[in-house]
Amino acid sequence: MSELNEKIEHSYNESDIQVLEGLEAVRKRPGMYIASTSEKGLHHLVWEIVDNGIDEALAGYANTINVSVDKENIITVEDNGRGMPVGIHQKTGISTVETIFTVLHAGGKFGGGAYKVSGGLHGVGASVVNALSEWLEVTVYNQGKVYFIRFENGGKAVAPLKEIDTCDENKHGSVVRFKADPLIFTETTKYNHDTLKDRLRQIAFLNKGIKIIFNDYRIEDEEKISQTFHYEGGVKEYVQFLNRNKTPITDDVFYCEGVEDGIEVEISFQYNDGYIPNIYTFCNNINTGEGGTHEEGFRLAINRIINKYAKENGLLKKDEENLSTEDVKEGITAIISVKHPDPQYEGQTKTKLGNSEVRKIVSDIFGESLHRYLLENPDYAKIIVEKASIASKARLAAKKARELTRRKSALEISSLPGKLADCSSKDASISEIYIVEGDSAGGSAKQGRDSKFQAILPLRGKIINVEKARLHRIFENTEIRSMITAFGCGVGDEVDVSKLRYHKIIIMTDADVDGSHIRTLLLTFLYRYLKPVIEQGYVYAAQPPLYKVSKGNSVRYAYSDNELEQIKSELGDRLSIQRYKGLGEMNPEQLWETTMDPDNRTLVKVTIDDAIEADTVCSMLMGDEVEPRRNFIVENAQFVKNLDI
Ligand code: TSJ
Repeated sequence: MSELNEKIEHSYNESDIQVLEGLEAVRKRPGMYIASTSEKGLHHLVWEIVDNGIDEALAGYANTINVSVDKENIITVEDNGRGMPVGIHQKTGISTVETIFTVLHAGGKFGGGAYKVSGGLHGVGASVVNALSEWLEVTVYNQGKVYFIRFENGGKAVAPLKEIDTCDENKHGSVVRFKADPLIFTETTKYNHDTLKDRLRQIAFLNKGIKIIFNDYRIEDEEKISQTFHYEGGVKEYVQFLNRNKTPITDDVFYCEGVEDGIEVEISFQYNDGYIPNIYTFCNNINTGEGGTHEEGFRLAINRIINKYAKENGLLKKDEENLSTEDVKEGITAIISVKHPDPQYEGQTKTKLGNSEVRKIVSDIFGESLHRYLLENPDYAKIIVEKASIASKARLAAKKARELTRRKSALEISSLPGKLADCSSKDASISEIYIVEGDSAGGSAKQGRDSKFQAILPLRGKIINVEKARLHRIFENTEIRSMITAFGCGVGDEVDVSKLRYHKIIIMTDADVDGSHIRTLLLTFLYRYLKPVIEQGYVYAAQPPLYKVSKGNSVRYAYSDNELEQIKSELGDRLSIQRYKGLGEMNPEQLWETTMDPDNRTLVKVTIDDAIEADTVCSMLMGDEVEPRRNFIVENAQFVKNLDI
């Protein structure tokens, strides 16, 4: 989650951009070259460098990428490729290595390979990483020689590339080592272990055969320092991984690959016994969260081929209505990965693939392969078609139930849920709704709030598990109905964000396992049925304090154990420390002061990645597999208040 203290970051407007040259420009306006100088931008540096190693591997010259982070948060990336070219570069008159790291956008121009993942959506070149590092070192191994160059002081070479040693004739590759500049990354220069691990694992899934070794030397337990991600099955293993806590309905996983006009396509899927489709699409290893032409091609083909097969084999009668795309997607886990030499991205967050030729190419390659798969595996075909038929029947029932909720919400104000304490403002841009766990905390929040712009919706008990319930059952749940009605923007395919009644939806739960469980369920629900609301940044998590520290008449609040230690050392002894076990222990004034007052509170914006993570945890906690659930509970046991997962 990205920290947000009531500040919204503004992105640069193209016309504002002064065209500056050289690396000083990058240091002056880092936001133009990387997403931000927050934690996200910091990680961006790693991905920029890693992508170059991946390119070398995709070109067929490397098979292993080693990524390390050490105790000082220095990053080392090493590949076993050809080694960056060490000769003098024609245009610049300096070594190619130095050129790569000092000339803006030079990175992509040296490739002879087909497509480069660097230079895609995020690709800004190794020179940007250099510009934003306190120092950066490059070592190249090639033909028995070792070359070295170091940059400092905003990316300036300390000395030209130099041959410093000899090595085994058989050793070759590139090593880049850098320390992010704390003058640029003022928020943090500490890398997040899980962010690095998750993305490196994803890259390994998306590029079969490439071995990615991740070492985090900040970890004390020596056995946990190193992890290797290496999947010969690629996206097929990715699907198995995503379904690991679900119950697949076939034991096989579909996989196909093909190339047409230089565009590579890889698709894998497997159905599980749930109802929600989990389809992840990628172009050049970048998650295209808004979908695009590759996803459209997939949808076209799966609909066409499953209906064709069903009719030809008597599983669907000739006069029966076709299965809809929604029906055939129910419970599917799928990965669609394309590699394109010239991708065009569209959409609000530039994560929608726009190249129109991709639609037909995906549809052709996938369609043909799926048809053959169904013919060759009639048992699986039957299971898949039957699931879609049941979905089709349930769809009609769901439609009725949806019409019911919609008619109610059409009545607007009179139908707002009784438990909702609405705010008086009708201006969504300043209105907030707190979703509060439990009645007692709900009561405090209602008394403590500023009713001009803060609405409170208390939730009783645990909301229904959206994973296991079919669509129409979800809409029967009162807690869910209350939220949908209060938000006012519809649900599912019918979401209209412009109708959202509050521009901050703030989840306020206890800082314990039950609280995090409820937050997980809420995020899962929002992710699956109100995704645009998360994507457009309207969802937040409140940060209630963990401790109240009193000394005489003065009171301080600590939001983390670190902060508690800091306050203790500031205030000295004779302190009384109260640990809040739940929001309910705070009186209305305290709740306002610590958690709800816009001048004091900290809100954490929920990102789509948080929601995907919640979704995975939710599947694990709710799925049929007992083992992962038990492990999760055991690992988190010290926090558990009451165990009813
Ligand atoms: F290791 C790494 F991942 F950190 C990293 C590797 C970082 C960077 C910025 C670049 C590389 C990298 C570059 N690995 N391998 C290469 N290969 C080339 O630059 C290269 C070598 C030879 C030839 C050739 O045509 O002979 C072409 C290229 C692109």
